[in-house]
Amino acid sequence: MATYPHGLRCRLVRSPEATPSGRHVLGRVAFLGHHSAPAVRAGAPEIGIHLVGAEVERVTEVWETDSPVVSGMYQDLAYAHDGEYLFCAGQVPEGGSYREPVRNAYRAAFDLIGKLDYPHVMRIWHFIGDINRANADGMEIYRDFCLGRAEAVDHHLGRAGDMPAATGIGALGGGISWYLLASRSGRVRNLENPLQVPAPSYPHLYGPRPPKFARATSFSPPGIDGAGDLFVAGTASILGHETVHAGDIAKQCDVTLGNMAMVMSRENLLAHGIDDGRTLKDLRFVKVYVRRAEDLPVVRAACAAAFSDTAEIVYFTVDICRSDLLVEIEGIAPYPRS
Ligand code: 3EB
Repeated sequence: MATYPHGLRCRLVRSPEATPSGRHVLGRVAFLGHHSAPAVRAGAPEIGIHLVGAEVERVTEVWETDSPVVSGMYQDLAYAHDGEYLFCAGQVPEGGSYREPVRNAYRAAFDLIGKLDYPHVMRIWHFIGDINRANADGMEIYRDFCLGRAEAVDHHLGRAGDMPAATGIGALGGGISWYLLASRSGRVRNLENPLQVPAPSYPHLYGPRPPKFARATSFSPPGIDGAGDLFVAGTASILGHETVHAGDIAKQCDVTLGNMAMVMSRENLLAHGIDDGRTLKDLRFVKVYVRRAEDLPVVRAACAAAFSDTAEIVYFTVDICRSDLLVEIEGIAPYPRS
């Protein structure tokens, strides 16, 4: 378990009720065999995301903090905040078109962030049902989602507004489940990867509006120099803007891990004005998304070789935003380095 002197901590637990930590829960994300709507339970926001089959062991991601939290519902979002950090979670129900409901959900979140004063968004996750299927108008649901997100970001931040590290991945149930972390103080810096075209600059080939996210986000709490916590976005076998090694899981793993190593590297952090550097061995809380269950052994072997023995690694079998991508990986390199 990583310790965070500034208060925010993540745990991945098999049974959240059985392991009280004595700290304050900012949010719970349960990866389940079904969806469950965002709600406040026992004083903390909780969302259930359909990401595992009934036969697979469930896991809950718990975000904790040192200070007491205030929790509540705002529109359909469940949230909690402690004066320094905000967690919020939402769910867009299954429907024929996602552009407008995604725009509205993002607007509600931007409103909440403004009202409660947590202007620095550090990380955001989206789990998208039927991600590669067509919506009622024949547009791929991932592209439909990207359209609504881009419009909301334009509205709130302007065309050039940048978003933090994200994950946009398939879910087993329908609709879109999502959650974010934001802070009141400290410094958030969004990082790109020199091996990849920034997602917001992808060509129209991939949809009418590009995905709005950074390849990684550095969160330095007040008084901490360097990268602080480094959140690495969902990363795949993409070089430039193109998928490479379609159909070859081993090579897709290599390119994905190479992309992650590059974005965290000293060379890349220095290029972003951050005097620090990390490696794959610094990652904790790794989530690995694998399209085909039969590829799991190859992916597990690649991850076991690349990551630390003490990293917590969770595997999910879900679809990925481009139909030629077979694997996507994310992680967090927390401060301090272990
Ligand atoms: C990619 O690099 C792979 O739409 O929020 C990774 C992380 C991906 C986040 C998102 C999509 C998203 O384009 C897909």
